[in-house]
Amino acid sequence: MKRSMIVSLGLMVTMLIAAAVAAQMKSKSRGTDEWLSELHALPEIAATMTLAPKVPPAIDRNQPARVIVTLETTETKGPLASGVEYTFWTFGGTVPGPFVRVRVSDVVQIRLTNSVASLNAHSIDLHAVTGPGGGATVTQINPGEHATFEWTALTPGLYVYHCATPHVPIHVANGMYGLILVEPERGLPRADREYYVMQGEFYTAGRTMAAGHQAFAPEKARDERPEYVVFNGRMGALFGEGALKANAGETVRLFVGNGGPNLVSSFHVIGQVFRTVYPEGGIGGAVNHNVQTTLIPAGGAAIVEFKAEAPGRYLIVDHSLSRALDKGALGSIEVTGDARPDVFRALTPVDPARAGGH
Ligand SMILES: [Cu+2]
Repeated sequence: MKRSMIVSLGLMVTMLIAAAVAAQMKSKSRGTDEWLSELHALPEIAATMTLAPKVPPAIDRNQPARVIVTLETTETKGPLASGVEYTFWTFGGTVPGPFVRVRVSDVVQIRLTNSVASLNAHSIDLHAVTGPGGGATVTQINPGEHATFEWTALTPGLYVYHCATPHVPIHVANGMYGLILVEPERGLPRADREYYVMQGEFYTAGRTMAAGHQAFAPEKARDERPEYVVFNGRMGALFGEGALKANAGETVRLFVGNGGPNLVSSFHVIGQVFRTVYPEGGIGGAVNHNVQTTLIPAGGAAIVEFKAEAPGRYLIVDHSLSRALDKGALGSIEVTGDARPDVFRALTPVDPARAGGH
């Protein structure tokens, strides 16, 4: 081999090694500061948040952003059922709290304020957070204080957030929970309708429907014997004006959460079959098809989809049916459109007064 070839080969090898070493050094020198400055370069946007049963529109960004989520914790009197009042502890003044929709890889900045009118400390633990306490370790704030932290949405899915201030079951039982959706990179498949439904139970001193303002009953909470099990914060929230709506033929997606704090929901829509279920709210793993009832753990969620084929009223229940019929875990979806005798037809006359739900 000629000497000049050996020299040039040697040079090439030296250059390759030098490049490899330089690359390694560069990657080693990529410290926290550099990562943080990259994160800070993200475009900043305010989160679009909605109150139940509304869901924010699908995200149309292809790139991550810094999403600012501003929430205030409050303690507010409101209706729990007809003639029944309760002092709810809330995120944003409602039960459940606002629906937050972000995208995987987003940096989410939580700005939490505890209303000056509160009597208790509050905090937030988002199950979507990978970090100590889901944020609760850095957000324990007294009335009038605020706390801010950021986290990167590493995993797509539908997640519960809730207050995690001692005694935690009381804060959750008083209504401090909501849902956050972390969309996958390419989003979810299109659906015609999306709704936000969240179950939770209430432990009142008086029996179910006892009139007037009801105090929290710690012994009933400890024994897991709620007087109310409801969707969206009060008995009847999803009836009448509040009924969910769809047209026959549309695909309906429900983002369903269970704030608990104690009961597991056997979530079912009477007269529908879930064509798709994202069990436990996970996105990116297996989905289930053609499901009648899906279990939603306390502090868990599920995404369910069905096709509203035939018109009519479809009842939403926790199929632990005493909760639905005696304690309030009952809502409705009104489907309008042309009759679909190919899908469903009565062959004898129907007395509307007897048209029950099951
Ligand atoms: Cu709280």
